[in-house]
Amino acid sequence: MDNNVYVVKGMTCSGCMAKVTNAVTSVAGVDDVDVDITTGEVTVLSDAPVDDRLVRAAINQAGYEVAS
Ligand SMILES: [Cu+2]
Repeated sequence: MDNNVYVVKGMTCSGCMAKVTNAVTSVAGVDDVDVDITTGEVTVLSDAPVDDRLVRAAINQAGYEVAS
């Protein structure tokens, strides 16, 4: 299991959380996404490594910025 953590800026409510979760879940290879709204941490779980650029692009397209 691969486990990557991104810090996403601008998420303020459960709606933001759902948008980011849905966007990242749709990236090829992603099995599960966990969003911590208080820290902005988005944990991406997958069986095989997922293309980092695709995850970042999905978050950006959802309207949020990846801080790290
Ligand atoms: Cu929101």
